[in-house]
Amino acid sequence: MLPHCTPWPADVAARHRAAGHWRGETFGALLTRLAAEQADRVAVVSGSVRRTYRELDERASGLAAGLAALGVRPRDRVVVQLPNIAAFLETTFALFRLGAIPVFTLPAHRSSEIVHLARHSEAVAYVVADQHDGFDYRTLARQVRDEAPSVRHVLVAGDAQEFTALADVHADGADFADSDPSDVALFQLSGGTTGTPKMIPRTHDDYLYSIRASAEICGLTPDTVYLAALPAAHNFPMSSPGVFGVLHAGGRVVMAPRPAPSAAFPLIEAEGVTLTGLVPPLALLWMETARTTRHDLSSLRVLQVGGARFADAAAARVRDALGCDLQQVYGMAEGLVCYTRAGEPEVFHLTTQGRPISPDDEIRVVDPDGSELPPGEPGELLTRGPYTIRGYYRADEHNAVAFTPDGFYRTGDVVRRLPSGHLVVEGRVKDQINRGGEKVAAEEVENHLLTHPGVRDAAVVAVPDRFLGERTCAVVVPRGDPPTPADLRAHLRDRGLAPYKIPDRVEIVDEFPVTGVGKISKRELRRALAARLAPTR
Ligand code: OOB
Repeated sequence: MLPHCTPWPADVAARHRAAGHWRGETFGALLTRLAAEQADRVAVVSGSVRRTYRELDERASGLAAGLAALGVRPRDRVVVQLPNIAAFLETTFALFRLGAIPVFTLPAHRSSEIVHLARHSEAVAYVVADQHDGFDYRTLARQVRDEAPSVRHVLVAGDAQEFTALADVHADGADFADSDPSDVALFQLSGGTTGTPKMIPRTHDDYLYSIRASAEICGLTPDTVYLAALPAAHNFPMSSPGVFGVLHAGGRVVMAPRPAPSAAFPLIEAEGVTLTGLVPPLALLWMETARTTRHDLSSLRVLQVGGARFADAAAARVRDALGCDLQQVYGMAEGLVCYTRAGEPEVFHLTTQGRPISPDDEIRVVDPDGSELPPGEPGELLTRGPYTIRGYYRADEHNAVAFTPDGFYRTGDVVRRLPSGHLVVEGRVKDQINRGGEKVAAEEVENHLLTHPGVRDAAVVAVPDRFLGERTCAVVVPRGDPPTPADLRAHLRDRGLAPYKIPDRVEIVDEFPVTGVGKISKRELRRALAARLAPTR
Protein backbone atom coordinates (compact mmCIF):
# COMPACT_ATOMS: atom_id res chain seq x y z
CA MET A 1 0.00 0.00 0.00
CA LEU A 2 1.08 3.58 -0.62
CA PRO A 3 3.36 4.80 2.21
CA HIS A 4 1.64 6.73 5.05
CA CYS A 5 -1.58 4.71 4.70
CA THR A 6 -2.85 2.11 7.18
CA PRO A 7 -3.51 -1.26 5.55
CA TRP A 8 -6.05 -3.73 6.89
CA PRO A 9 -4.37 -6.50 8.91
CA ALA A 10 -3.38 -9.39 6.60
CA ASP A 11 -5.80 -11.89 8.17
CA VAL A 12 -8.69 -9.42 7.86
CA ALA A 13 -7.81 -8.71 4.23
CA ALA A 14 -7.72 -12.45 3.56
CA ARG A 15 -11.20 -12.77 5.07
CA HIS A 16 -12.59 -9.98 2.86
CA ARG A 17 -11.16 -11.73 -0.19
CA ALA A 18 -12.46 -15.13 0.86
CA ALA A 19 -15.92 -13.63 1.42
CA GLY A 20 -15.85 -12.35 -2.16
CA HIS A 21 -15.98 -8.71 -1.10
CA TRP A 22 -12.57 -7.82 -2.46
CA ARG A 23 -12.34 -9.23 -5.96
CA GLY A 24 -9.01 -7.98 -7.18
CA GLU A 25 -10.48 -5.78 -9.88
CA THR A 26 -9.15 -2.26 -10.46
CA PHE A 27 -10.93 0.81 -11.78
CA GLY A 28 -8.76 0.73 -14.88
CA ALA A 29 -9.74 -2.86 -15.62
CA LEU A 30 -13.38 -2.05 -14.87
CA LEU A 31 -13.52 0.53 -17.64
CA THR A 32 -11.85 -1.88 -20.07
CA ARG A 33 -14.46 -4.49 -19.25
CA LEU A 34 -17.36 -2.05 -19.53
CA ALA A 35 -16.07 -0.77 -22.85
CA ALA A 36 -16.10 -4.35 -24.14
CA GLU A 37 -19.53 -5.23 -22.73
CA GLN A 38 -21.37 -1.96 -23.31
CA ALA A 39 -19.32 -0.42 -26.13
CA ASP A 40 -21.99 1.59 -27.89
CA ARG A 41 -24.21 2.50 -24.98
CA VAL A 42 -24.00 6.06 -23.74
CA ALA A 43 -21.99 6.26 -20.50
CA VAL A 44 -22.06 9.98 -19.85
CA VAL A 45 -24.02 13.01 -20.98
CA SER A 46 -22.85 16.53 -20.24
CA GLY A 47 -24.45 19.43 -22.10
CA SER A 48 -24.19 18.60 -25.78
CA VAL A 49 -21.44 16.02 -25.13
CA ARG A 50 -22.46 12.36 -25.19
CA ARG A 51 -19.85 9.65 -24.79
CA THR A 52 -20.32 5.94 -25.19
CA TYR A 53 -18.43 3.50 -23.01
CA ARG A 54 -16.02 2.90 -25.87
CA GLU A 55 -15.41 6.62 -26.30
CA LEU A 56 -14.90 7.11 -22.59
CA ASP A 57 -12.39 4.25 -22.60
CA GLU A 58 -10.54 5.62 -25.63
CA ARG A 59 -10.38 9.12 -24.23
CA ALA A 60 -9.19 7.88 -20.84
CA SER A 61 -6.44 5.85 -22.52
CA GLY A 62 -5.36 8.74 -24.72
CA LEU A 63 -5.27 11.08 -21.77
CA ALA A 64 -3.40 8.54 -19.64
CA ALA A 65 -0.75 8.25 -22.35
CA GLY A 66 -0.54 12.04 -22.57
CA LEU A 67 -0.14 12.32 -18.81
CA ALA A 68 2.59 9.68 -18.87
CA ALA A 69 4.37 11.69 -21.55
CA LEU A 70 4.25 14.71 -19.23
CA GLY A 71 6.01 12.61 -16.60
CA VAL A 72 3.07 11.65 -14.40
CA ARG A 73 3.91 8.23 -12.93
CA PRO A 74 1.98 5.48 -11.19
CA ARG A 75 1.23 6.45 -7.55
CA ASP A 76 1.76 10.15 -8.21
CA ARG A 77 -0.98 12.20 -6.61
CA VAL A 78 -3.02 14.55 -8.78
CA VAL A 79 -5.42 17.10 -7.27
CA VAL A 80 -8.67 17.01 -9.25
CA GLN A 81 -11.07 19.92 -8.90
CA LEU A 82 -13.62 19.58 -11.65
CA PRO A 83 -17.32 20.35 -11.79
CA ASN A 84 -19.83 17.87 -13.21
CA ILE A 85 -18.62 17.66 -16.81
CA ALA A 86 -17.55 14.74 -19.01
CA ALA A 87 -13.90 15.65 -18.37
CA PHE A 88 -14.44 14.67 -14.75
CA LEU A 89 -14.86 11.02 -15.73
CA GLU A 90 -12.28 11.10 -18.53
CA THR A 91 -9.63 12.52 -16.20
CA THR A 92 -10.50 10.23 -13.34
CA PHE A 93 -10.34 7.10 -15.47
CA ALA A 94 -7.16 8.32 -17.17
CA LEU A 95 -5.53 8.60 -13.75
CA PHE A 96 -6.82 5.16 -12.78
CA ARG A 97 -5.49 3.67 -15.98
CA LEU A 98 -2.11 5.23 -15.41
CA GLY A 99 -2.12 4.18 -11.77
CA ALA A 100 -1.86 7.81 -10.63
CA ILE A 101 -4.04 8.73 -7.67
CA PRO A 102 -6.70 11.44 -7.86
CA VAL A 103 -7.18 13.61 -4.79
CA PHE A 104 -10.82 14.65 -5.13
CA THR A 105 -11.68 18.16 -4.02
CA LEU A 106 -14.95 20.04 -4.29
CA PRO A 107 -15.55 22.90 -6.74
CA ALA A 108 -16.22 25.10 -3.69
CA HIS A 109 -12.73 24.63 -2.28
CA ARG A 110 -10.35 27.57 -2.47
CA SER A 111 -6.65 28.17 -1.89
CA SER A 112 -6.73 27.36 1.81
CA GLU A 113 -7.89 23.81 1.11
CA ILE A 114 -6.26 23.22 -2.27
CA VAL A 115 -2.78 24.47 -1.35
CA HIS A 116 -2.84 22.41 1.81
CA LEU A 117 -3.94 19.26 -0.03
CA ALA A 118 -1.48 19.74 -2.87
CA ARG A 119 1.36 20.13 -0.40
CA HIS A 120 0.25 17.41 1.95
CA SER A 121 -0.12 14.91 -0.89
CA GLU A 122 2.96 16.25 -2.75
CA ALA A 123 0.75 16.34 -5.83
CA VAL A 124 2.52 16.59 -9.19
CA ALA A 125 -0.46 18.04 -11.05
CA TYR A 126 -3.66 19.99 -10.52
CA VAL A 127 -6.66 19.60 -12.85
CA VAL A 128 -9.34 22.30 -13.04
CA ALA A 129 -12.02 23.66 -15.34
CA ASP A 130 -11.41 27.15 -16.68
CA GLN A 131 -14.48 28.59 -15.00
CA HIS A 132 -17.50 27.32 -13.18
CA ASP A 133 -20.35 29.03 -11.36
CA GLY A 134 -18.79 32.46 -11.80
CA PHE A 135 -15.40 31.45 -10.42
CA ASP A 136 -12.19 31.44 -12.46
CA TYR A 137 -10.10 28.44 -11.42
CA ARG A 138 -7.05 29.66 -13.32
CA THR A 139 -6.65 32.40 -10.71
CA LEU A 140 -6.65 29.76 -8.01
CA ALA A 141 -4.24 27.64 -10.07
CA ARG A 142 -1.69 30.48 -10.13
CA GLN A 143 -1.67 30.56 -6.37
CA VAL A 144 -1.45 26.76 -6.12
CA ARG A 145 1.45 26.71 -8.59
CA ASP A 146 3.28 29.38 -6.55
CA GLU A 147 2.62 27.88 -3.13
CA ALA A 148 2.76 24.13 -3.76
CA PRO A 149 6.15 23.51 -5.37
CA SER A 150 5.47 19.82 -6.13
CA VAL A 151 2.78 20.82 -8.64
CA ARG A 152 4.54 20.71 -12.02
CA HIS A 153 1.48 20.75 -14.26
CA VAL A 154 -1.79 22.63 -14.22
CA LEU A 155 -4.25 21.07 -16.65
CA VAL A 156 -7.34 22.99 -17.63
CA ALA A 157 -10.60 21.75 -19.12
CA GLY A 158 -11.50 24.62 -21.47
CA ASP A 159 -9.49 27.79 -22.09
CA ALA A 160 -6.11 27.08 -20.48
CA GLN A 161 -4.52 30.54 -20.78
CA GLU A 162 -0.86 30.05 -19.72
CA PHE A 163 -1.54 26.49 -18.50
CA THR A 164 -1.90 23.22 -20.40
CA ALA A 165 -5.24 22.42 -22.01
CA LEU A 166 -6.54 19.03 -21.04
CA ALA A 167 -7.58 18.58 -24.67
CA ASP A 168 -3.89 18.78 -25.72
CA VAL A 169 -2.73 16.08 -23.32
CA HIS A 170 -3.58 13.15 -25.58
CA ALA A 171 -1.03 10.68 -26.87
CA ASP A 172 -1.25 7.40 -28.73
CA GLY A 173 -1.47 3.92 -27.38
CA ALA A 174 0.63 3.35 -24.35
CA ASP A 175 0.12 0.03 -22.62
CA PHE A 176 -0.30 0.40 -18.91
CA ALA A 177 0.39 -2.20 -16.30
CA ASP A 178 -2.68 -2.74 -14.15
CA SER A 179 -2.48 -1.35 -10.61
CA ASP A 180 -2.40 -3.49 -7.49
CA PRO A 181 -6.06 -3.79 -6.47
CA SER A 182 -5.14 -3.64 -2.79
CA ASP A 183 -3.40 -0.30 -3.30
CA VAL A 184 -4.87 3.19 -3.03
CA ALA A 185 -7.06 4.10 -6.01
CA LEU A 186 -8.14 7.56 -4.93
CA PHE A 187 -8.35 10.01 -2.08
CA GLN A 188 -11.63 11.27 -0.72
CA LEU A 189 -11.74 14.17 1.74
CA SER A 190 -12.97 13.96 5.27
CA GLY A 191 -15.71 16.32 6.45
CA GLY A 192 -13.24 16.80 9.25
CA THR A 193 -13.09 17.95 12.80
CA THR A 194 -9.51 19.21 12.82
CA GLY A 195 -7.58 22.26 11.69
CA THR A 196 -6.84 20.87 8.23
CA PRO A 197 -8.88 18.60 5.92
CA LYS A 198 -7.84 14.97 6.20
CA MET A 199 -7.21 12.71 3.21
CA ILE A 200 -8.98 9.36 3.02
CA PRO A 201 -7.18 6.63 1.07
CA ARG A 202 -9.61 4.26 -0.66
CA THR A 203 -8.29 1.14 -2.35
CA HIS A 204 -9.58 -0.41 -5.58
CA ASP A 205 -10.69 -3.47 -3.62
CA ASP A 206 -12.59 -1.68 -0.89
CA TYR A 207 -14.13 1.13 -2.94
CA LEU A 208 -15.24 -1.19 -5.73
CA TYR A 209 -16.83 -3.47 -3.17
CA SER A 210 -18.89 -0.60 -1.76
CA ILE A 211 -19.83 0.48 -5.29
CA ARG A 212 -20.79 -2.99 -6.53
CA ALA A 213 -22.81 -3.75 -3.42
CA SER A 214 -24.46 -0.31 -3.55
CA ALA A 215 -25.45 -0.81 -7.18
CA GLU A 216 -26.99 -4.14 -6.25
CA ILE A 217 -28.86 -2.82 -3.19
CA CYS A 218 -30.21 0.06 -5.26
CA GLY A 219 -31.28 -2.27 -8.06
CA LEU A 220 -29.28 -0.54 -10.79
CA THR A 221 -29.41 -1.91 -14.34
CA PRO A 222 -28.20 -0.75 -17.76
CA ASP A 223 -31.49 1.16 -17.95
CA THR A 224 -30.66 3.31 -14.94
CA VAL A 225 -30.23 6.97 -15.82
CA TYR A 226 -28.55 8.79 -12.94
CA LEU A 227 -28.48 12.55 -12.57
CA ALA A 228 -25.26 13.70 -10.89
CA ALA A 229 -26.73 16.79 -9.26
CA LEU A 230 -24.38 17.10 -6.28
CA PRO A 231 -20.67 17.60 -7.08
CA ALA A 232 -19.48 14.22 -8.42
CA ALA A 233 -16.29 14.40 -6.35
CA HIS A 234 -18.23 13.90 -3.13
CA ASN A 235 -18.43 10.34 -1.87
CA PHE A 236 -22.25 10.20 -1.99
CA PRO A 237 -22.76 11.03 -5.70
CA MET A 238 -19.49 9.30 -6.56
CA SER A 239 -20.07 5.91 -5.02
CA SER A 240 -23.35 5.51 -3.16
CA PRO A 241 -24.07 4.19 -5.77
CA GLY A 242 -23.48 7.43 -7.66
CA VAL A 243 -21.66 7.82 -10.94
CA PHE A 244 -19.35 4.86 -10.41
CA GLY A 245 -22.20 2.59 -9.32
CA VAL A 246 -24.21 3.52 -12.38
CA LEU A 247 -21.27 2.95 -14.73
CA HIS A 248 -20.59 -0.34 -12.97
CA ALA A 249 -24.15 -1.38 -13.84
CA GLY A 250 -23.73 -0.20 -17.44
CA GLY A 251 -26.19 2.68 -16.98
CA ARG A 252 -26.02 6.31 -18.00
CA VAL A 253 -24.69 9.26 -16.03
CA VAL A 254 -26.17 12.68 -16.75
CA MET A 255 -24.03 15.52 -15.43
CA ALA A 256 -25.94 18.49 -14.02
CA PRO A 257 -23.89 21.69 -13.93
CA ARG A 258 -25.76 22.75 -10.79
CA PRO A 259 -28.23 20.96 -8.52
CA ALA A 260 -30.86 23.73 -8.69
CA PRO A 261 -34.23 22.73 -10.18
CA SER A 262 -33.66 25.18 -13.05
CA ALA A 263 -30.70 23.08 -14.21
CA ALA A 264 -31.84 19.65 -13.03
CA PHE A 265 -35.51 19.50 -14.04
CA PRO A 266 -34.97 20.04 -17.79
CA LEU A 267 -32.33 17.28 -17.70
CA ILE A 268 -34.64 14.87 -15.91
CA GLU A 269 -37.23 15.40 -18.62
CA ALA A 270 -34.86 15.32 -21.58
CA GLU A 271 -32.84 12.29 -20.49
CA GLY A 272 -35.50 10.30 -18.66
CA VAL A 273 -33.57 10.34 -15.40
CA THR A 274 -34.61 7.51 -13.06
CA LEU A 275 -32.40 8.12 -10.01
CA THR A 276 -30.65 10.98 -8.29
CA GLY A 277 -29.25 11.90 -4.90
CA LEU A 278 -29.61 15.13 -2.95
CA VAL A 279 -28.82 16.65 0.41
CA PRO A 280 -31.87 17.61 2.51
CA PRO A 281 -32.05 21.36 1.70
CA LEU A 282 -32.01 20.60 -2.02
CA ALA A 283 -34.64 17.92 -1.59
CA LEU A 284 -36.84 20.55 0.09
CA LEU A 285 -36.21 23.00 -2.73
CA TRP A 286 -37.00 20.40 -5.39
CA MET A 287 -40.21 19.41 -3.61
CA GLU A 288 -41.29 23.03 -3.47
CA THR A 289 -40.41 23.77 -7.08
CA ALA A 290 -41.97 20.56 -8.41
CA ARG A 291 -45.41 21.89 -7.43
CA THR A 292 -45.34 24.47 -10.19
CA THR A 293 -42.80 23.14 -12.67
CA ARG A 294 -43.75 22.66 -16.30
CA HIS A 295 -41.16 19.89 -16.62
CA ASP A 296 -42.19 16.27 -16.71
CA LEU A 297 -40.44 14.50 -13.82
CA SER A 298 -42.37 11.24 -14.14
CA SER A 299 -39.30 9.19 -15.16
CA LEU A 300 -37.84 9.67 -11.66
CA ARG A 301 -38.28 6.48 -9.65
CA VAL A 302 -36.09 7.05 -6.62
CA LEU A 303 -34.81 10.13 -4.85
CA GLN A 304 -31.95 9.41 -2.51
CA VAL A 305 -31.45 11.84 0.35
CA GLY A 306 -28.36 11.84 2.53
CA GLY A 307 -25.42 13.81 3.83
CA ALA A 308 -27.40 15.26 6.71
CA ARG A 309 -30.48 14.31 8.69
CA PHE A 310 -33.65 14.52 6.59
CA ALA A 311 -36.52 15.53 8.85
CA ASP A 312 -39.17 12.83 9.17
CA ALA A 313 -41.90 15.33 8.23
CA ALA A 314 -40.10 16.23 4.99
CA ALA A 315 -39.44 12.56 4.22
CA ALA A 316 -43.15 11.88 4.45
CA ARG A 317 -43.86 14.42 1.68
CA VAL A 318 -41.44 13.17 -0.98
CA ARG A 319 -43.77 10.80 -2.76
CA ASP A 320 -46.57 13.32 -3.15
CA ALA A 321 -44.26 16.13 -4.13
CA LEU A 322 -42.05 14.31 -6.64
CA GLY A 323 -44.00 11.18 -7.50
CA CYS A 324 -41.10 8.87 -6.61
CA ASP A 325 -39.81 6.71 -3.78
CA LEU A 326 -37.49 8.05 -1.12
CA GLN A 327 -34.32 6.20 -0.20
CA GLN A 328 -32.39 7.49 2.78
CA VAL A 329 -28.62 7.21 2.66
CA TYR A 330 -26.36 7.67 5.63
CA GLY A 331 -22.71 7.41 4.81
CA MET A 332 -19.27 8.83 5.23
CA ALA A 333 -16.25 9.23 3.00
CA GLU A 334 -14.30 7.13 5.51
CA GLY A 335 -16.38 4.12 4.48
CA LEU A 336 -19.61 2.90 6.06
CA VAL A 337 -22.73 3.54 3.99
CA CYS A 338 -26.30 2.66 5.01
CA TYR A 339 -29.38 2.51 2.80
CA THR A 340 -33.06 1.99 3.25
CA ARG A 341 -33.98 -0.69 0.75
CA ALA A 342 -36.80 -1.24 -1.73
CA GLY A 343 -39.37 -3.64 -0.32
CA GLU A 344 -38.85 -2.61 3.27
CA PRO A 345 -41.89 -1.24 5.13
CA GLU A 346 -42.34 2.43 4.37
CA VAL A 347 -41.76 3.45 7.98
CA PHE A 348 -38.07 2.60 7.58
CA HIS A 349 -37.75 4.87 4.55
CA LEU A 350 -39.48 7.71 6.34
CA THR A 351 -37.88 7.57 9.76
CA THR A 352 -34.50 5.82 9.56
CA GLN A 353 -31.23 6.36 7.76
CA GLY A 354 -31.00 2.79 6.60
CA ARG A 355 -28.81 -0.18 7.43
CA PRO A 356 -25.24 -0.97 6.44
CA ILE A 357 -24.26 -2.27 3.01
CA SER A 358 -22.33 -5.27 4.18
CA PRO A 359 -23.07 -8.21 6.47
CA ASP A 360 -19.46 -7.69 7.56
CA ASP A 361 -19.91 -4.06 8.61
CA GLU A 362 -19.38 -4.11 12.35
CA ILE A 363 -21.40 -1.61 14.36
CA ARG A 364 -20.86 -0.57 17.96
CA VAL A 365 -22.92 2.03 19.78
CA VAL A 366 -20.98 3.27 22.80
CA ASP A 367 -21.21 5.70 25.71
CA PRO A 368 -18.58 8.42 26.27
CA ASP A 369 -16.36 5.87 28.07
CA GLY A 370 -16.41 3.59 25.07
CA SER A 371 -18.62 0.94 26.70
CA GLU A 372 -21.17 -0.70 24.48
CA LEU A 373 -24.74 0.43 25.18
CA PRO A 374 -27.83 -1.78 25.38
CA PRO A 375 -29.69 -2.15 22.06
CA GLY A 376 -31.86 0.87 21.21
CA GLU A 377 -29.98 3.40 23.32
CA PRO A 378 -28.42 6.34 21.53
CA GLY A 379 -24.64 6.58 21.62
CA GLU A 380 -21.62 7.19 19.44
CA LEU A 381 -21.35 4.95 16.42
CA LEU A 382 -18.05 3.11 15.97
CA THR A 383 -17.61 1.02 12.86
CA ARG A 384 -15.19 -1.33 11.19
CA GLY A 385 -15.58 -3.31 8.00
CA PRO A 386 -14.47 -4.26 4.50
CA TYR A 387 -14.68 -0.72 3.08
CA THR A 388 -14.07 1.46 6.14
CA ILE A 389 -10.55 2.86 6.34
CA ARG A 390 -8.15 2.08 9.16
CA GLY A 391 -6.37 5.43 9.04
CA TYR A 392 -6.16 8.81 7.30
CA TYR A 393 -3.22 9.60 5.06
CA ARG A 394 -0.14 10.99 6.86
CA ALA A 395 -2.03 11.67 10.06
CA ASP A 396 -0.54 9.48 12.80
CA GLU A 397 -1.48 11.76 15.66
CA HIS A 398 -5.08 12.20 14.54
CA ASN A 399 -5.41 8.50 13.72
CA ALA A 400 -4.59 7.67 17.32
CA VAL A 401 -7.81 9.41 18.41
CA ALA A 402 -10.03 8.87 15.37
CA PHE A 403 -9.69 5.07 15.51
CA THR A 404 -9.84 2.63 18.41
CA PRO A 405 -6.79 0.45 19.01
CA ASP A 406 -8.68 -2.45 17.42
CA GLY A 407 -9.39 -0.47 14.26
CA PHE A 408 -12.92 0.89 14.68
CA TYR A 409 -13.53 4.33 13.15
CA ARG A 410 -15.07 6.76 15.63
CA THR A 411 -17.73 8.39 13.46
CA GLY A 412 -18.61 11.15 15.96
CA ASP A 413 -22.27 10.51 15.08
CA VAL A 414 -24.84 9.68 17.73
CA VAL A 415 -27.15 6.93 16.50
CA ARG A 416 -29.82 4.62 17.77
CA ARG A 417 -29.93 1.08 16.39
CA LEU A 418 -33.28 -0.58 15.86
CA PRO A 419 -33.76 -4.35 16.24
CA SER A 420 -33.97 -4.51 12.42
CA GLY A 421 -30.43 -3.13 12.19
CA HIS A 422 -31.59 0.24 10.88
CA LEU A 423 -29.81 3.27 12.27
CA VAL A 424 -31.45 6.54 13.27
CA VAL A 425 -29.02 9.44 13.39
CA GLU A 426 -29.83 11.49 16.47
CA GLY A 427 -26.97 13.91 16.74
CA ARG A 428 -23.26 14.27 16.88
CA VAL A 429 -20.41 14.43 19.38
CA LYS A 430 -17.82 15.69 16.90
CA ASP A 431 -16.88 19.36 16.69
CA GLN A 432 -18.33 19.83 13.24
CA ILE A 433 -21.20 21.79 11.72
CA ASN A 434 -23.31 19.96 9.15
CA ARG A 435 -24.52 22.84 7.01
CA GLY A 436 -27.14 21.08 4.92
CA GLY A 437 -24.70 18.28 4.06
CA GLU A 438 -21.64 20.50 3.76
CA LYS A 439 -19.32 19.71 6.62
CA VAL A 440 -17.49 22.49 8.44
CA ALA A 441 -14.78 21.61 10.97
CA ALA A 442 -15.09 24.16 13.76
CA GLU A 443 -11.38 24.12 14.55
CA GLU A 444 -10.41 24.90 10.98
CA VAL A 445 -12.52 28.07 10.89
CA GLU A 446 -11.50 29.03 14.43
CA ASN A 447 -7.81 28.84 13.47
CA HIS A 448 -8.42 31.19 10.57
CA LEU A 449 -10.42 33.59 12.75
CA LEU A 450 -7.62 33.67 15.32
CA THR A 451 -5.26 35.16 12.73
CA HIS A 452 -7.37 38.35 12.67
CA PRO A 453 -5.76 41.05 14.86
CA GLY A 454 -9.13 41.98 16.38
CA VAL A 455 -9.87 38.43 17.58
CA ARG A 456 -8.70 37.28 21.01
CA ASP A 457 -10.63 34.01 21.00
CA ALA A 458 -13.13 32.32 18.69
CA ALA A 459 -15.56 29.41 18.81
CA VAL A 460 -17.57 28.17 15.85
CA VAL A 461 -20.82 26.36 16.60
CA ALA A 462 -23.98 25.28 14.83
CA VAL A 463 -27.21 27.21 15.18
CA PRO A 464 -30.48 25.60 14.08
CA ASP A 465 -31.84 26.59 10.70
CA ARG A 466 -35.15 25.60 9.18
CA PHE A 467 -33.81 25.19 5.68
CA LEU A 468 -30.19 24.02 6.09
CA GLY A 469 -30.76 22.19 9.36
CA GLU A 470 -27.76 24.01 10.79
CA ARG A 471 -25.86 27.16 10.02
CA THR A 472 -22.49 28.25 11.32
CA CYS A 473 -22.10 30.90 13.95
CA ALA A 474 -18.70 32.31 14.88
CA VAL A 475 -18.64 33.57 18.43
CA VAL A 476 -15.77 35.95 18.96
CA VAL A 477 -14.13 37.52 21.99
CA PRO A 478 -12.58 40.70 20.58
CA ARG A 479 -9.19 42.21 21.21
CA GLY A 480 -9.75 45.96 21.43
CA ASP A 481 -12.44 47.36 19.14
CA PRO A 482 -14.68 44.50 18.01
CA PRO A 483 -14.25 43.63 14.31
CA THR A 484 -17.44 43.79 12.24
CA PRO A 485 -18.91 40.59 10.78
CA ALA A 486 -18.08 41.96 7.34
CA ASP A 487 -14.40 42.43 8.36
CA LEU A 488 -14.18 38.90 9.62
CA ARG A 489 -15.84 37.39 6.57
CA ALA A 490 -13.55 39.36 4.25
CA HIS A 491 -10.58 38.16 6.29
CA LEU A 492 -11.60 34.51 5.89
CA ARG A 493 -12.23 34.96 2.18
CA ASP A 494 -8.80 36.57 1.79
CA ARG A 495 -7.28 33.56 3.48
CA GLY A 496 -8.82 31.40 0.76
CA LEU A 497 -11.37 29.54 2.83
CA ALA A 498 -14.15 27.79 0.87
CA PRO A 499 -17.27 29.99 0.80
CA TYR A 500 -19.44 27.40 2.57
CA LYS A 501 -17.15 27.60 5.60
CA ILE A 502 -17.52 31.37 5.99
CA PRO A 503 -19.68 31.83 9.11
CA ASP A 504 -23.32 32.69 8.48
CA ARG A 505 -23.49 34.68 11.70
CA VAL A 506 -20.97 36.41 13.87
CA GLU A 507 -21.65 37.15 17.53
CA ILE A 508 -19.36 39.24 19.71
CA VAL A 509 -19.20 38.29 23.38
CA ASP A 510 -17.11 39.37 26.38
CA GLU A 511 -16.24 35.84 27.41
CA PHE A 512 -17.12 32.20 26.76
CA PRO A 513 -19.01 29.92 29.09
CA VAL A 514 -16.56 27.33 30.39
CA THR A 515 -16.80 23.76 31.59
CA GLY A 516 -15.71 22.54 35.01
CA VAL A 517 -12.17 22.09 33.74
CA GLY A 518 -12.07 25.55 32.18
CA LYS A 519 -12.54 24.58 28.51
CA ILE A 520 -14.98 26.49 26.31
CA SER A 521 -18.38 24.87 26.73
CA LYS A 522 -19.72 24.66 23.22
CA ARG A 523 -22.81 22.97 24.49
CA GLU A 524 -23.57 25.96 26.73
CA LEU A 525 -22.70 28.32 23.89
CA ARG A 526 -25.08 26.56 21.51
CA ARG A 527 -27.82 26.66 24.10
CA ALA A 528 -27.33 30.37 24.77
CA LEU A 529 -27.29 31.13 21.05
CA ALA A 530 -30.34 29.03 20.25
CA ALA A 531 -32.24 30.91 22.94
CA ARG A 532 -31.07 34.25 21.58
CA LEU A 533 -31.32 33.80 17.84
CA ALA A 534 -34.63 33.44 16.13
CA PRO A 535 -34.45 30.92 13.25
CA THR A 536 -32.94 32.72 10.27
CA ARG A 537 -35.81 31.79 7.94
C1 OOB B 1 -21.55 11.86 3.44
O1 OOB B 1 -20.21 11.80 3.65
P1 OOB B 1 -19.31 12.90 4.39
O2 OOB B 1 -17.99 12.28 4.56
O3 OOB B 1 -19.42 14.21 3.70
O4 OOB B 1 -19.99 13.15 5.81
C2 OOB B 1 -20.22 12.10 6.71
C3 OOB B 1 -21.07 12.59 7.85
C4 OOB B 1 -21.56 11.48 8.75
O5 OOB B 1 -20.59 11.09 9.69
C5 OOB B 1 -22.76 12.16 9.38
O6 OOB B 1 -22.33 13.04 10.37
C6 OOB B 1 -23.33 12.97 8.24
O7 OOB B 1 -22.26 13.20 7.36
N1 OOB B 1 -24.40 12.26 7.51
C7 OOB B 1 -25.68 12.16 7.94
C8 OOB B 1 -26.37 11.46 6.92
N2 OOB B 1 -25.49 11.17 5.93
C9 OOB B 1 -24.29 11.67 6.32
N3 OOB B 1 -26.28 12.56 9.06
C10 OOB B 1 -27.61 12.28 9.19
N4 OOB B 1 -28.33 11.64 8.25
C11 OOB B 1 -27.76 11.20 7.11
N5 OOB B 1 -28.49 10.54 6.18
O8 OOB B 1 -22.23 12.79 3.85
C12 OOB B 1 -22.14 10.72 2.70
C13 OOB B 1 -21.32 9.75 2.13
C14 OOB B 1 -21.87 8.68 1.44
C15 OOB B 1 -23.24 8.60 1.31
C16 OOB B 1 -24.06 9.57 1.87
C17 OOB B 1 -23.51 10.62 2.57
